[in-house]
Amino acid sequence: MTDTPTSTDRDRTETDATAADREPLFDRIPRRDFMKAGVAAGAMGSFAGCTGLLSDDDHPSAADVDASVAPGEHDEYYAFLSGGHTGEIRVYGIPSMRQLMRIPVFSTESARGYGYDDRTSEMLEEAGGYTWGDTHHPRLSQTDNDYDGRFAYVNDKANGRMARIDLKYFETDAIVDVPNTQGVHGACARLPDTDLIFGVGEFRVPMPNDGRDLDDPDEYTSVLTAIEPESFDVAWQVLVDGNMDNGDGGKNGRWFFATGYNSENGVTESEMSGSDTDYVKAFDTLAIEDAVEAGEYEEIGGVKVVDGRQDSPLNGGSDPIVRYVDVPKSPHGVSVTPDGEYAIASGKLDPTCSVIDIEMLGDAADPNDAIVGQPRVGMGPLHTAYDGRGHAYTTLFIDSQVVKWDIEDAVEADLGSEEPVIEKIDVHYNPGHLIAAESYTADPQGDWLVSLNKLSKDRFLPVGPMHPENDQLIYIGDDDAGMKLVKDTPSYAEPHDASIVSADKLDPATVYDPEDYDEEFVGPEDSEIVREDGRVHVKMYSMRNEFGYSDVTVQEGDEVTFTVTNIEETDDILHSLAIPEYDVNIKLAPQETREVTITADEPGVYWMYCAFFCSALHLEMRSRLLVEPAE
Ligand code: RUQ
Ligand code: CUA
Repeated sequence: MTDTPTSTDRDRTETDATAADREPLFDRIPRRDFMKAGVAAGAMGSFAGCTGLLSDDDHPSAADVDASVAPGEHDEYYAFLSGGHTGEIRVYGIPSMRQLMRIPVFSTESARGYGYDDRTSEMLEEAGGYTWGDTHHPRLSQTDNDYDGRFAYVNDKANGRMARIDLKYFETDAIVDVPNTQGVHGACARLPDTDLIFGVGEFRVPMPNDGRDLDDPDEYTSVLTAIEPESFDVAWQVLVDGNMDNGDGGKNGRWFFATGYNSENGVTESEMSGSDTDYVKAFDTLAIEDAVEAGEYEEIGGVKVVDGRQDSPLNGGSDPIVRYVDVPKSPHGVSVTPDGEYAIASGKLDPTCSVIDIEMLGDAADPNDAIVGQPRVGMGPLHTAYDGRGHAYTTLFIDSQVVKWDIEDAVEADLGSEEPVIEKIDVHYNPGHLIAAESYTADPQGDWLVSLNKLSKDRFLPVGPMHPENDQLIYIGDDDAGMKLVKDTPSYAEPHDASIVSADKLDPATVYDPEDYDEEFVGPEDSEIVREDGRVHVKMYSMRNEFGYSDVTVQEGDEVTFTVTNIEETDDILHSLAIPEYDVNIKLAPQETREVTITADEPGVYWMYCAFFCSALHLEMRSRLLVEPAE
């Protein structure tokens, strides 16, 4: 390894900084700003006074921007927000910030009957049987680096899972319980065409985690997992040193980037935050696939696991499968610029963002040479989004601000310079993620940005000690006028990230196509009750205002499966089948069929009813389940 600067297409001038400048960076940043662990812990829990270049008064008022969506009119964008430890995805309209729908993913949800019918409860059971999840990073499928409207993907940080949501029906249709990992955090796809889905393993554990190396943290590892988008099976995993955190894919089918903290491999907070730098890990996914192809893996937990740790032979030569880039300090978010040129990592415990030149990374002998910019943006930088006009927007958790800065200026400026900063706007308060419209594509829209703020403090009517969070809509479409705060939106805990897509790129169905599911469609002429050896199969339809059978008689102890179709063809006429005391509620949208199986273990009369207010005779839409006592 040498420190010899490498050449790239870009004409590098003397002001361009390379890894040789890295040491002085830390000197240029006043020590009081360079977060030490103890200070960081305290400061992260409060919100400091805001010291933006512009005060709130300098920003044009919200009245200058039209974010209104009149009654009956549609929004221009869908936003898919994660729901954190509610385990769901939420769909908002932008710019109205109206919540349009919730999509349960890892937790059951009774209004949709998610986790109550046989299909979804089996899916959740096969995915580990956990009752909750922690969604953070919803990403949408792309073709040629643009949203194709097919799928969304999201992680479960809690139980190490990944899920796929079918955007035809806005429903979770696949979940994989990822082996060999706890806590899948970052989630994204290999672009341009979403041919692999990545889940970034956060917590380090022994490999395999079967009771070995319990108290030997040096032996713990975390893994990056690649998932096939169609089968949703795990394709391969890569072991790495240190924790990982967030991730993003390059635009050209080769690179994947993950931030990380705890390069120290510690287990306590002070052990984890002692070092002044941690890594951005750059995975050469093509080299990894070559290694898998060549059999250079170990099979662990049924998965092909490639060793990407620093001392791995696969990292020894001139084409390492994982490049470890030194970035200050516990970097959190990483995102690739729309043009695919840079991966930008936010320092979290350091006031800078690091701009990594992706092409240079492939050529440089020392991956640190690929850090071509390191603007000093403010305190607690977490995540960065883009407007497609060369600007980056970074949340400053500690400063409670969003900072706008110029990417090429950051490459031109000295490392640690504040010069690339264009403006800052106060947000309320302590922003985590932020997202701009289509920021994850090659062609962001550059008009709306949403800052997902962790605390709302005094912004809303008090509702008890648990406050709502505050998602703030900011207009970024006018570079001369500057950023404008337009709207506060209270949100339930806890959105971590979002993807915003132009509404015309999605084409959701308004009724079901029976071809799209396996359950048998039951029309009036298909209704029947089949009894065989203590099993009863009830096939019935539902429509305004009746079920196919006004009563169903079974014996105590029978296993009863209901296959129920909503035969309505009219948009928006929903029914359900709710059975009191049997914990059943299945939602039935038009042309939808669902199945639910119960054991009729309590004799008695049970009113089966429709739980959606479907017509004036909705309350009368019911049927009886008569469970006869056993002899
Ligand atoms: S991480 S903002 Cu998944 Cu930043 Cu929460
Ligand atoms: Cu059907 Cu109410």
